[in-house]
Amino acid sequence: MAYVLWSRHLKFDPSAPQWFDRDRFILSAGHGSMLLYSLLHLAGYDLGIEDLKQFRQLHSRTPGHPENTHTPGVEMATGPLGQGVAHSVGFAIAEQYLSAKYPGLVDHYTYALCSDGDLMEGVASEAGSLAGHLSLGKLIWLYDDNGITIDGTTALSFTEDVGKRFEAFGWHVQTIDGMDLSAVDAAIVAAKADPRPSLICAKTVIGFGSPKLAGTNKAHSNPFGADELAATKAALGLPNEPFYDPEEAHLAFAPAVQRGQEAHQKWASAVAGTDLETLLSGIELDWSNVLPVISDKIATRKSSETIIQALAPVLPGLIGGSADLAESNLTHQKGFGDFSPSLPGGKNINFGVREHAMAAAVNGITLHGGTRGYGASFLIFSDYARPALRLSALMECPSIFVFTHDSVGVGEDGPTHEPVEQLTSLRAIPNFNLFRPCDGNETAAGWKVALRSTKTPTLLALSRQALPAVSPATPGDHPAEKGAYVLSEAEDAVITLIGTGSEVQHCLAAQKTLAEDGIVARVVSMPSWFLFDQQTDDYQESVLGEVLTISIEAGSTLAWPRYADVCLGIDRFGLSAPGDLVMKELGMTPEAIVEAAKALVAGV
Ligand SMILES: Cc1ncc(C[n+]2csc(CCOP(=O)(O)OP(=O)(O)O)c2C)c(N)n1
Ligand SMILES: [Mg+2]
Repeated sequence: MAYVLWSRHLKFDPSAPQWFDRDRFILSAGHGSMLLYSLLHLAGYDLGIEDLKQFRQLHSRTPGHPENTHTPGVEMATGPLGQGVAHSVGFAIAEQYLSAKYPGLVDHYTYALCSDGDLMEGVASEAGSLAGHLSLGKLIWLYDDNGITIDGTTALSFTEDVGKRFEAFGWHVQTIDGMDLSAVDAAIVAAKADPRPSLICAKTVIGFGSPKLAGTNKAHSNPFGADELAATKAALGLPNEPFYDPEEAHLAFAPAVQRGQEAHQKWASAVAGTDLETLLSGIELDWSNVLPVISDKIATRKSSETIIQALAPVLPGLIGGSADLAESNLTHQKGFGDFSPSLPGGKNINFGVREHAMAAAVNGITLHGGTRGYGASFLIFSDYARPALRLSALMECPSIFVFTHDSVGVGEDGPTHEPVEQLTSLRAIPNFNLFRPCDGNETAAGWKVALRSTKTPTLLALSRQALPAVSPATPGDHPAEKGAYVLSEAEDAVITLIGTGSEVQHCLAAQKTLAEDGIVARVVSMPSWFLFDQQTDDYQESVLGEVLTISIEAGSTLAWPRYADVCLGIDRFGLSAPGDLVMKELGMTPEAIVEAAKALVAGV
């Protein structure tokens, strides 16, 4: 399948792996990474036989599972099953959107090669359902239907009619003999022609050629051993030579390379001087003019809504939406239409109640380039999206996630809807910028950081409830961009109060009360640990001060000892009641800070 696709269909230029209008190929079954490395090698990418010999070794360009940050020509990291296919939906959305906006300049297919495991995963169904609904006609999944997974045959656990499932999703489905090259070719031709997304169920044999292991789960990962290897090569008519790399195998891809390079050249002259070229060269905004000043006492989700309206007309590549909570997340770009088959240039995507596929699609949109994806839901449901959030960080993919209702302040919906451990658990992901602003102007700073980021995803954790404007009204140049800063300085302070998000206001109130009692406190707002940790030691020390520290955040205290001597937070599930009452009941108040500060200063 891969051979036919790469040699007869795939549009690519190995000398320019990032050429914008290439077809995208995603090896969703990432455990077959050597297949991808072999294709890249044979097709002339900068991946030599020496790289292949370093397979799975330290610092090699051929890691155990494909990683886009390590290997030219690898579009995304795959290995966690289901992710590749789910991300491919985002790539296809981006293509459909851009081809509507820049007709003639964007016109390529998105292919994903997937396995039984990929299609067993729930996220593949979410993604397949979304792709069918959106009629993503240039999305093609080749299903390596070999009837085998690690534990045995699919008879053990996977017996539904996969084709019928995808037909029900609105896909074009074909079933073929995947070992028959002309059948594969014909199926790809038909898939390209059909206006629906296409699934090619290709019956194949795992470990083909191996006399003892073909068609068994042992072929998945058991080492063959020297004898079986020799027997397999003999059966396939290959010499028994390690890393046998004949010239004619490369030549088989030469026509495809030539086609791709010609297409690339044609595209390069067509794109010159167009709006697409401007978009791809990167738009740097005049931030202080674009971002609004927000001085009202409103929810940070509401501030974000205002900011999104300011960004919508100036960022043509910014597309995204919510998992059926747009009314609550306030992520709609008003007047820019809903993305659909009849309006492929619409900037708002209705992801439906599919948080996991949404996050994956947002990454795909962002990785595609030309587009920047954002997705939204309640913070509590970040758990439903987490595998894709983690991948965004690992892939250095600067997706934007707008997760609102960021605390027990949610209130009446109760503990099932009240995030407690999510802030801490998301901060634990390396290269992941969790940003929890305290007011509208910090929210604008968060959006700016998110949009300027090139290698780090950003999650904006926004409040449901109104928060007073307390931070500097300096859009475009806000101290929150450093992750943490002194919001209220005090000479001869004996204590630093650190807050995030909705708790910053309580730090300011507590500071006043403490001053009346002769205890001088300073207040630090810390919307992002990630950004703060990147500042110089001097800056960090200047913010934290050489005094006692108390932190307050409506969430788990587990990690806060990193910054604070005393950590106020919520280490239990929440409660169903009006949000302000729940906050009070669980100790998120100025009074609690005052009490803790007095005890700390008194050395109790
Ligand atoms: C989310 C996830 N769960 C489990 C695994 C471990 N794993 C790797 S491959 C595989 C299944 C292999 O079967 P299949 O997907 O059909 O691939 P094949 O062996 O046929 O190539 C599993 C369970 C994984 N990579 N990702
Ligand atoms: Mg299989």
